[in-house]
Amino acid sequence: MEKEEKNAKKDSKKIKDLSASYKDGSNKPLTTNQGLKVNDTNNSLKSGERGSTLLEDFLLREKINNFDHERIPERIVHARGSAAHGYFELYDSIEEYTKAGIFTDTKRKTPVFVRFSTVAGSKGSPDLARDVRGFAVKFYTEEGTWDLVGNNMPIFFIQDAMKFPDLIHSVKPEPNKEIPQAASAHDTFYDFVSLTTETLHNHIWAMSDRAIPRSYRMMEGFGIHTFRLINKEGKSHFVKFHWKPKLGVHSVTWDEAVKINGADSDFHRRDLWDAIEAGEYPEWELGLQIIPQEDEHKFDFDLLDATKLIPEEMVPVKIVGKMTLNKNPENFFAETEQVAFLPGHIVPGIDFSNDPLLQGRLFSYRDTQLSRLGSVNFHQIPINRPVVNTHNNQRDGHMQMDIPKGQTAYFPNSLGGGCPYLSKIAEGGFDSYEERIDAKKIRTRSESFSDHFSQPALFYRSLASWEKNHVANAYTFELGKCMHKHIQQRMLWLIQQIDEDLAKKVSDGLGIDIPDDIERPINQAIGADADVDKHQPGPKKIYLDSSPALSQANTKFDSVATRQIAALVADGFNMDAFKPVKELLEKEGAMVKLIAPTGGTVLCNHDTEHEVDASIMTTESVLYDAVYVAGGEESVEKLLKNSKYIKFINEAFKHCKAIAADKEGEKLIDTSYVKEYKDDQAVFINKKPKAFRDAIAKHRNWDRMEVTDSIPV
Ligand code: HDE
Repeated sequence: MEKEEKNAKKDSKKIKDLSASYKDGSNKPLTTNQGLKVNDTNNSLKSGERGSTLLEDFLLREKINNFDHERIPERIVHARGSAAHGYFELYDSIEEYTKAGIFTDTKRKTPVFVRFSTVAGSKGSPDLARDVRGFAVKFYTEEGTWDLVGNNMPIFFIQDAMKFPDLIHSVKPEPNKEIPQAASAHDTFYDFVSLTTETLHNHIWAMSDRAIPRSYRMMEGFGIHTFRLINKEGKSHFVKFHWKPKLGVHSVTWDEAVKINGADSDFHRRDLWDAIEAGEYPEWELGLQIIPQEDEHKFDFDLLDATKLIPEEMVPVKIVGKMTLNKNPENFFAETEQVAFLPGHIVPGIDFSNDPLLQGRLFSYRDTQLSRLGSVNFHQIPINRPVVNTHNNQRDGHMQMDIPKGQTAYFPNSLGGGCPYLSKIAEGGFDSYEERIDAKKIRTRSESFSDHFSQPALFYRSLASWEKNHVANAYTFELGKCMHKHIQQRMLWLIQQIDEDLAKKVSDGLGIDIPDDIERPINQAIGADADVDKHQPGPKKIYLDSSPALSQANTKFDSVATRQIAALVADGFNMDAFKPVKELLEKEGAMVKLIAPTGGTVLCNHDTEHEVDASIMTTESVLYDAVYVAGGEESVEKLLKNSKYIKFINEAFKHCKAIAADKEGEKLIDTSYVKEYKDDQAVFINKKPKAFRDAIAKHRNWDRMEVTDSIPV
C-alpha cells in the first residue's frame, strides 16, 4: 500500500479528535505547567553552592511533586496490556437483525481502539504467561461509544458475577507470600477450580495452546456472553460476537513461552507495535452467531450460561465486517493505560441478555474506573471521549474539563428551553428491550447451568493429537506445581470426568493415581441451604462428536506475512543463494533478519556491506518463526566457532519450526541434532525457496513433536 494512502486511513474522526490533545515539544522551550520558560532544570535553588535547598524552589517542587503522583492504580485484572487504533468496516447491512448504524451503514468507517491484555499478571509481568487474553474493542460510533469487552476464548470460568472476586483471588499471587506472579500453577487456583466445577471448560482452554498465542494478531476474540440485536421493529435476536484473525490462530509451545519470557518479556507488545509500524496492519473479521428468540431453549445448554459456547457447526458464524488496526498510540499512559472499557456502553440496536455474569459486569467496570482513574469525569479523557457531542445535567466532580453553559442543570426545565431535550426512539433515542419478566426474587443458580463436563469434553475431543498432548502436558505441569496432594487428586478425578485418556496421561505424569471418588459436594458454588443434589454437575452429554472449528489444526495456513525469519550469517556469506529466499519471503510480507556474530554490518561474498539486525549475543531462537543458514565457506566457519548458533538451530528444531540451509550451511546443521532428521518435512537443505516458504506458512511441523522430547535444549 502506498504510504500516502495509509496515512489517509489513519485520519479517522477519532484520531482527528485526539490530535487536538497531542502535545509536541519539538523546537519548543521547556516551561513550567504555568507556561513559564525555564533556564535550568538540572540544579535546585540553594543557600550557597554547598548549602541546603530552599523551600522557595517552586521549579523543584513542581517537578518532584508531579513525579510523585505519576502512577495510578493498575487494573485489578488485565493490568498488562497493549493497544492500537484502527477502524471497522461493514461488508453488508444486517438491518433485518439490528438497527445499529455500525451494522447497517456500509459507507461508514467506524474508528476503534483495541486493547489486548493478559489477565492475572501485574502491569510489568511477561507477555507469554499461560493465561486468557483480553480483547477489548471500543467502537467510536455515530450513535455513541460501543464497547465489546471480550477475551480470546469463547467462554468464561464462572457463571455468576458473584464468584468473580473468588476466582481472581485464587489465581492471583497467594496473599501471604505474593507468589507466583502471572501464573495459575499454584495451590489456591487449583483448590478453587477443583471445588468449582463450572470452571472446567474455560480451564481446559487455558491448558490449551490458546493460552500461549504466537501474537495478539493471531488470536480469535469473543464477546462470550449472549447479547441481543434489536431491529427497527423492536424484534430481538440473540447474538454471540466472534473476531476471526486474517492471519489464522497460532501459538507457541510451552517451552518457547517460558524462554520468550526471559528473552523478550515484551514479545507480544513489541510484535503488535512493530507490525503496525511496518505497515503490516493486523486484521480481524467480525462474525455473528445469530439465534432467533424462539430458539432460546432449543440447545442442550443454556444460552445465558457464559461457560458454554455454541459450536459453529450448530450455528454458523456469519461474517459481517472487518477491523483493521493501523496506528500505534502516541502515548502509552494517555491512551492505553487511561482507556476505560465498559460492557455497559451500548448503542441502539444492541442490548444485553440476562446472563448473570454479564449483568454483574455492568456494575463492576464503571465502579473500578472510578478508583483507577479517580473521577466521574473519566469519560472526558481524550481516549475515552465519544466522537459525538454529549450533553446532560451531570455536573462537576474532580477534573471537570468541560465548561457547561447556562442557568439550568436539571430536567425538566423551562429556563433552559427544555434542553438538553429527549430524543424519540425513532430519532435514535435508546430504549431497553422490553422483556416480559414474571418471576420470584430468588438467590440461586438455574439447574440449566449444571452441565459442567460436556463442553470441556467436546473441546478436548475436537483437538488434533498434538494439541491434545499440549493440553496433557499443561495439566501435568500446572498440577505438578501444586503442593497439596488432595488438590491434585480432586483435579485428576475431575479431569477423568472430562476424558479418561487425558486423566491417565496426567496421572502418569504426576505419578499420582486417580482416586475412585472424591468427597462431595464438589460443586460448592451454591448456597449453604441449597439442595446439594440438585446442583451436582450433571452427567456428560455428547450432542456433537467434535467441533472442528475449535481446533487450531483447522485454522489458516496460507500466509507468511509478518513471520520473523532468522538468517544466520557471517562475513563472506553466500548472497547468491540467499537472495531468492529473501526476495520471495519479503515479497509476501515476511521479515528476514540478519543474525551475525557481532552488531554493525556483515559482508556477503560480493564484499557488499549489509546491516545486521541483531548480533547473536542479543537475540534468541525463540523470537523467530524459522531459521535459514546461509552458505559460504568463510561465513560458516565463523558461525561454527560460536556454540550459540548450534543452540539456536536445536531450539528451532525442538519448537517444530522450518529450517533451511544452503550449501556449506549444511555443516552447521550437521553440528546440531537436525543432522539425524534431514528428511523431516520442514527441514530444507539445498531445496527450493518455495518449499521453505510453504513450511513457514504452515506455522510448525507438529508431526515432529514425536521426536522433540529427545532434543536436550
Ligand atoms: Fe472483566 N474486568 N470482569 N471480563 N475484563 C475488568 O475493568 C469483571 C469478564 C475483560 O483492556 C476490570 O477496567 C467482572 C469476562 C477485559 O481495559 C473489572 C467479571 C470478560 C478487561 C472487570 C468479569 C472480561 C476486563 C478491571 C465477572 C470477557 C480489560 C479493569 C462478572 C467477556 C479491559 C477494568 C481493558 C477488565 C470485572 C469477567 C473481559 C474489575 C466482575 C467474562 C478484556 O471491572
